[in-house]
Amino acid sequence: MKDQESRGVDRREFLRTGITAAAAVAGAGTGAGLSTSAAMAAAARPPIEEVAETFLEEYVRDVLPLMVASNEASWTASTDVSEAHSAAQASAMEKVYEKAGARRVIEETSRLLGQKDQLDDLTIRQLEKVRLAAAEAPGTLPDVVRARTQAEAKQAATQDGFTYTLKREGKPDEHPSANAIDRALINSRDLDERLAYWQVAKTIGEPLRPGILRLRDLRNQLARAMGFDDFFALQVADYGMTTAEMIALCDRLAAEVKPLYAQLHAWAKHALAKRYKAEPPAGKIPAHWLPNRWGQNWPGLVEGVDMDAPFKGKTKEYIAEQAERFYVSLGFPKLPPSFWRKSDLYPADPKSGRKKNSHASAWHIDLREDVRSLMSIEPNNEWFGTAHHELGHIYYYISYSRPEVPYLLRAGANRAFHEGVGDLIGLASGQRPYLKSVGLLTPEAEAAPAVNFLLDTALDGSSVVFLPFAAGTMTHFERDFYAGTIADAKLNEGWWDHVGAFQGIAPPGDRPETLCDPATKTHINDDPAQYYDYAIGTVIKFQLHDHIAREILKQDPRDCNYFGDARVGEFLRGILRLGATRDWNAVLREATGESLTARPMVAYFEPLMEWLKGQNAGRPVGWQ
Ligand code: X8Z
Ligand code: ZN
Repeated sequence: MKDQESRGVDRREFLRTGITAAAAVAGAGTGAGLSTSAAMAAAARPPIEEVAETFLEEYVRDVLPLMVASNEASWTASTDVSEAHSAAQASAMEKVYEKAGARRVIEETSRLLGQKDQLDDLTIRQLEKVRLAAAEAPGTLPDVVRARTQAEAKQAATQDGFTYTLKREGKPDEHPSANAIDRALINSRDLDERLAYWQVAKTIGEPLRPGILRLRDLRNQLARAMGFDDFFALQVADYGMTTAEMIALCDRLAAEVKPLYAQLHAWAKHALAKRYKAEPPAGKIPAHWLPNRWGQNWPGLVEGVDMDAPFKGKTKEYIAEQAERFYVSLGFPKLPPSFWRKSDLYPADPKSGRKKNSHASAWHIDLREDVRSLMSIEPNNEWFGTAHHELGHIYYYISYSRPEVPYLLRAGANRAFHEGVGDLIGLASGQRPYLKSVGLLTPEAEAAPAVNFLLDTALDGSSVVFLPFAAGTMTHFERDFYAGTIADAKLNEGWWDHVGAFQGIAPPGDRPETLCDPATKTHINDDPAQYYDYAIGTVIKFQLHDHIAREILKQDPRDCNYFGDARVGEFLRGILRLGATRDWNAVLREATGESLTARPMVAYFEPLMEWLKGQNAGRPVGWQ
């Protein structure tokens, strides 16, 4: 097998799409059974099914090699920013789009999907993926596709090549990395210094502003030509949902955690006021008070629970290796040597002059064995969580890369599942029994009351504080942005309206419209109209965790240990290995017994809610 992989892509693998693969699996093991069932499947197949299968085979044969080349070019452009790499990335992407969005592909997909009643479910699923990929780059508008591809590569280069410059009176200019800005916002107790770092974090929005406006128009133009209301509607369609349904879902999730968020907001405001020796603000929290550039999570607020402390003596390599050990302990394989060889896991040496994307990501280069991650790991709690998150993507890739899953369905049950898996292991890796067992629990943290730990979990990572940002601010801003209901001259105003309403956070002073605060969030530029993935992923994470702790481990969900438990691994692999071959609602219901709901998430924090109400007694809660 290994030999074959290193020689490149095996054509026979391409050809295993749709029912062809299913039939091969059904008959596997018995030589005679294989040919009989394959023959029976062939005989029973309506002619249109055969046409569809041939179409899909040819599509994969044509598109996959171009996609692999394009992924390689994007990887190079993201890990070593230069004009030449950016141009190569755009040119490789154009080649994919030329094939994937070809007029014939659009016409044939729509013709075949018009006869769904005669098609196999797996075939329909693959055709839907082909249809959505074509809608991203319709060959009917080649000039617009080209313009968009180039604008995207340019925006990525502007973002990834940006240098922050911190100017402070009486000090020489500094050029902090994104990691350094994050550290300052977590650790500094000096409000002037905090403001300086917060403001410098927002300077990247200005050069990104023209590009994001142009990208919005190009993305919309293509999506509308393909019959979608706008680009946001096209991205949501991957869930089989409309924009209105997605917004209603996100609003429901945000509403379910709102009472708890309001209590956390009131508590944090007073805790921070004490920390900065300032008066608690009457309503919203000033953005530069919070320990994150967007207020999307609030780490380090709980006194006595210093989650960074255990990592002080550790190396950056330890972070990645310990995350791998967690997955391996559940029965997942060790990461392939190529992962360690080809990934780019640590900060670039500033002396090297090399610039790389500063945001973590996981890559499935060839939809087979070539999996990589791009990170800038430092030994601290934030990167500990992020490393578990990224390896969740990697183990998802590995689990569904098997012959039974057609290439076109080597994706998550939906994109939110992909985000939720690593976060789930991140949640598990933050449980005290596990931390204690691997020596990552300081005596102070061990002695701290359980509610302090719960509080830290609610504030940090993808959790309670995160939902108003993900389901609220980001999702609503992008919906409005692509629908055109926010004027070009009012992007900051529109952004801060949402931040204020959903998160109860206010900017420290005027935000001129020459800046562009939404574009400081990487996903707005390079993962557009998809942030609800993280909101839904967060909710799924708590659903899965609740099931694993109660039904599999028979342990308290707030005090449990997955490490070394093969049953947990088996349960997870049962979901991961399906890829996108099944409807995500069904996968979730079968795995947990429930449809999508924040119920287990709210239940997880029930004791915290009671505690917060006590702490906040007599204080105004909310910010309106
Ligand atoms: O972007 C990410 C991952 C990569 S898929 C690190 N996350 C979101 C963010 O950083 O804004 C994980 C949580 C939310
Ligand atoms: Zn992710």
